[in-house]
Amino acid sequence: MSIFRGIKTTEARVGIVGLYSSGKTVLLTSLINHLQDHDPDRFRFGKPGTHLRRFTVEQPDRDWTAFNYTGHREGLVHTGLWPSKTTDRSQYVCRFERSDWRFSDCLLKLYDLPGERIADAEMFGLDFTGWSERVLDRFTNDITYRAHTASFLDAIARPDASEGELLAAYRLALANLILNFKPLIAPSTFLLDLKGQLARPSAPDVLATARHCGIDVENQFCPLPANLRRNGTELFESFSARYNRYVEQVVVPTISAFRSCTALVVLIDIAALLAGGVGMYDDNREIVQGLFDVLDPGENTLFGPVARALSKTFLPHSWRPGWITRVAFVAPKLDLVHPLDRDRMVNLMRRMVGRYASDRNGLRHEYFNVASAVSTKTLPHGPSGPRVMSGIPLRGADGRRIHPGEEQRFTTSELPDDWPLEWPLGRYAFPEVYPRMPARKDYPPDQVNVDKLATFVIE
Ligand SMILES: Nc1nc2c(ncn2[C@@H]2O[C@H](COP(=O)(O)OP(=O)(O)OP(=O)(O)O)[C@@H](O)[C@H]2O)c(=O)[nH]1
Ligand SMILES: [Mg+2]
Repeated sequence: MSIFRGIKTTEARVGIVGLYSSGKTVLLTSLINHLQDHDPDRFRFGKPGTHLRRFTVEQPDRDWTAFNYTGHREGLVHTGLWPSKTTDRSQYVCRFERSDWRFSDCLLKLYDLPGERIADAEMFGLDFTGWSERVLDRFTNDITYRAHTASFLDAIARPDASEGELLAAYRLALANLILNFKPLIAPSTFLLDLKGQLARPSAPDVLATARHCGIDVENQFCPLPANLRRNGTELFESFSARYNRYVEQVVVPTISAFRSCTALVVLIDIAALLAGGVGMYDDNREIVQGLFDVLDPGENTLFGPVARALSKTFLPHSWRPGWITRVAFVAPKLDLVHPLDRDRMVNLMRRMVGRYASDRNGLRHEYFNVASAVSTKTLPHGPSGPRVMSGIPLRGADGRRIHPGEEQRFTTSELPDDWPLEWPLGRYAFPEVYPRMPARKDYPPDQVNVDKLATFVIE
């Protein structure tokens, strides 16, 4: 190792995953802002007193588009709006020196993706038959799924159903699932196609005709039961080929990059899961479990712990296997939850997903509750109860978006100590607010625990 700073570079690759709207893009925007304009008093990064210097932005890797940091930051300030929904995967690359690393600078690569895509992750490494079985197993054995996909299950039970009928029935099933707050929608292009077009809220039959399930309209597929998966039949062969193309084009590029990250940030939007009902919780848990199977954090079979340690030193740089050694479970939007309940966010997250990480050898994991851009204030006990907050409401009483107006008071739900056995949609409510963002470009937003999270994942 050289004693001259900058000669050695330590690369940290951090992938952010989480359902749509869980706060990935806002988290990255806030993190980049704080690294770029680092103030050790407002962002306690690394060992106490650490400061950053010589921050530079670099080009993303080949095949990746650049994360639009400047656009998101400017948008937050000048239009006062949260970043728009992510429609494509992107990467942000930067380099900086940190005073607690004496012999090395840091090359940091951050990865963002549209939340919809993580429902496709389970396709990685599965062929069409394996994927069909996985999906049909869920549709037939889970009561909620069975109810929402009944007409599709009927269609695949008919030996003479045409390709068009099967696809139409599958799309109707996906539409029903979306409208019942089930986020496990695959292929995810049904929700967000490769041109970035989003499914707009409408009746199930309208959605089913407006959308497609595949790379494009010509290349749609749906899961098939064993009796329809006969080699040589046109239905099976064409669905298999379309599925393979989908996996190659949509799933593999993203998942392989995330697999070779050094750290993974898994966002679990506790408030949204409570507000969305038990079905959303179940799906989010299944998605995290599926992601762990596919991303394979911790020690994997290819390189055991000893081989991994040796390969770090002895293999040429480009040969060193990448793998996830750290997972941060993050409950975002802490500022939407009253301070009385903020520790409960962490407990709920631990109970929901902790076992996936603790089951894996050689994986460090920690839990954080964070606010990327604090946008509410806490007020003293009011007549309506202790959980009074204020902020600029994002939605009206009917749930529709409204223009930003005056700051208003509102109350938030109390968080339970543990997940209830069942809870309906809407039992819990955590009103969304417009962002509060300093206009000064070099003054990053107020954050909570984004610094602790960064210290853990950038190692
Ligand atoms: N109050 C508050 N709201 C937040 C915060 N972070 C995110 N949000 C809210 O969550 C919404 C979604 O955040 P995004 O970062 O766009 O979510 P995402 O995970 O990137 O979503 P996709 O791009 O759809 O996958 C925002 O529009 C805000 O309403 C935060 O720190 N505080
Ligand atoms: Mg996003």
